[in-house]
Amino acid sequence: MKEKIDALREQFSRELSGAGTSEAVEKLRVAYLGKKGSVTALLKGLKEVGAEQKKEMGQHINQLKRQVEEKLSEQVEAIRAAEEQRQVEAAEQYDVTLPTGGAVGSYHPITVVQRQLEEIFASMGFTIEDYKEIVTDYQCFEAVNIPKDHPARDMQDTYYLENGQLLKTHTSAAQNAIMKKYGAPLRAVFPGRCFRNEALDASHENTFFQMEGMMIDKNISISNLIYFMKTMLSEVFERDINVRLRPGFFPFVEPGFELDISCTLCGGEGCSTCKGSGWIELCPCGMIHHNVLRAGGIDPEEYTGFAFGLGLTRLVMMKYGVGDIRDLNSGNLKALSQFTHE
Ligand code: FA5
Repeated sequence: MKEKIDALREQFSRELSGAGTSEAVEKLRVAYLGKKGSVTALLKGLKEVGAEQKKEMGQHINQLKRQVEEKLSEQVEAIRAAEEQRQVEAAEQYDVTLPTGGAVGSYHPITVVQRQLEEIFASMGFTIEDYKEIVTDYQCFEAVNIPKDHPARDMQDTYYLENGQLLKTHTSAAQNAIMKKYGAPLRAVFPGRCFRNEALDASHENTFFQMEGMMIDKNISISNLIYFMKTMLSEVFERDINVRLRPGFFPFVEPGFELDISCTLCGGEGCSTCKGSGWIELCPCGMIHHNVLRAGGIDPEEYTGFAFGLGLTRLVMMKYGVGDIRDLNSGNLKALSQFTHE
């Protein structure tokens, strides 16, 4: 019987070296260790062996069984490692400079509209400013006339860092720094990402873009504000858009307005995006409050100015007919690429 065991060990070694795939290794496992396998057959044959040899042969067969099991799992592991190596090498050979075979990237619709707005405002003498996303309580609230216990803070809950700084809730957080940087007169627009702890729906995201604008000079009035808003909207939409101006309260402007546009998704009939009203709140605005000018180092007796906070993400929805704001943050290329070809 000992010869049989040794012969089987050799046969197994030969067959194992030829088993290059996990399927082949599995076949071997069944052929040797399965119910009808060769090693199992040897164990069953033990009952024919005389009592004096039984113990010794039993040990030999069990040793063979262990060897077969170990070698099989080593082989499986070696095949897996070789496959991994092959994949790594294939990835390293991937050449990012090769043509993509037709798939061309494009700008995000928000970037496209932001650039379009920047061009429009630059042509009217505005500078384009960049500002931080993490700001202090002073920049976001106090400097724009929203003291610590003011109820207007309830409308703009946000995400706070342990050091007391916060993710800015509106681009108005940059007003103070820009006034201090340029003084008066000034014309500036400053796009930026804003964050709010919001209940999400078709027109509310927790992360969205606004574009703020300020114009400060001698004798600036509400008619200047209305002129710039109208010019901006007709250039962006390239057609006439129904607009309504109604009183709105913001602590940093006096008087303040809500500028709404007729919902372009339903033509003003009412839908889930405009919550049935037919109007979309797009661009609150107003004449900059004396306290805000003063905090920015500008004398309100000498200068006046207007400010607006355009909902850039909402403008993109209206321009491209996007019914749900969440599509714009989804990263779904199929959804996004249909809006832009630039
Ligand atoms: C403000 O944020 C003011 N800072 C705007 C302002 C600036 C007023 C200067 C006066 C002078 P409001 O919270 O309404 O206001 O937001 C402005 C616009 O941002 C809204 O009209 C809307 O278009 C957009 N917006 C606000 N919250 C969200 C949100 N959660 N998701 C998407 N867009 C939003």
